[in-house]
Amino acid sequence: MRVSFCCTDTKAEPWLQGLKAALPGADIQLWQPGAQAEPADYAVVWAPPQAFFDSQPHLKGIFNIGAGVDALMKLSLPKGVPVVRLDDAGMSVQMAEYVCHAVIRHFREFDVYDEELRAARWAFRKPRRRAELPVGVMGLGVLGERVARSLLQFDFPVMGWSRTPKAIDGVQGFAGEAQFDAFLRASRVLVCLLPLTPQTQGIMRRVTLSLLQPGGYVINVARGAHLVDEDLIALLDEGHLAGAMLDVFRTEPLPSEHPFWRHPRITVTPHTSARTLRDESIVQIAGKITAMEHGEPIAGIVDGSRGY
Ligand code: OXD
Repeated sequence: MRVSFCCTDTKAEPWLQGLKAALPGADIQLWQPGAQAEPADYAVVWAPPQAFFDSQPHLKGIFNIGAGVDALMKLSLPKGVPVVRLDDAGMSVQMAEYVCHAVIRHFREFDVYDEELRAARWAFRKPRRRAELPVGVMGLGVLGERVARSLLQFDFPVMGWSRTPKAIDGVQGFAGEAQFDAFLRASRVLVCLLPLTPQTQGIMRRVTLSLLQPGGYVINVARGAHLVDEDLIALLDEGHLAGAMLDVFRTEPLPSEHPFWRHPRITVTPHTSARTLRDESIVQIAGKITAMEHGEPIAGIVDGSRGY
């Protein structure tokens, strides 16, 4: 059995070593543009070029070393070959840390304390009421569900919005387009954990963000293209929104001239909210390849018609 590895912006050697150790007997190969590719049974990829799939006509499975498959969905993929995304693999706890940090930082006004600290000022902020910070989580997959459950631990009112209804204890559920506006109106903090599809592209724009309760706060940990950048800035400058913490951008790395870098109420992080953990991912991928070789079912297969 042969596995071909083609991951953009990823140090290949440790992955190749890890896959060799986890799949003894398999031929693990690094795909290189322009070089003659030997036909592989499985592909391990991250943002591969179209040329990769053009050179691999016999694949039985495509493993994406991340949660989001939007980069893959733009390519012409071999028909009928399952695309498998990482199924948590240590990402959901990181996502929960990031989002809870952002919500708590905003709620407890730690940004303000940072400034006071720099001025050596000892001053307390008036405690705020948790009930006044309802958090809406868009996207209730593996990551979104973990985030919603984690926020509940801090007693924030939590709302969830998903394409189809999803019941999570303690989370007020909203589903589909029909309930989207009601979901936004009920939220002051908006967390985006949606897959990027033609339907969710630009979902955070003036008309939708304007529905958030005044003093809204936006946390985007999904994809940059979910957000219309100028609309966010306008709503911050007009005072409808209080701030934003953004981990993902339309262009990454975020260009140095982009206004997000310097906006006083935007916190930028470099697409780091939930990193792919190599060891966990290799164990998961190797386990799934072994299961497929034995004809057993596996979890995490992308539904091509939905795009995630
Ligand atoms: C992912 C990501 O999709 O890191 O896993 O963005």
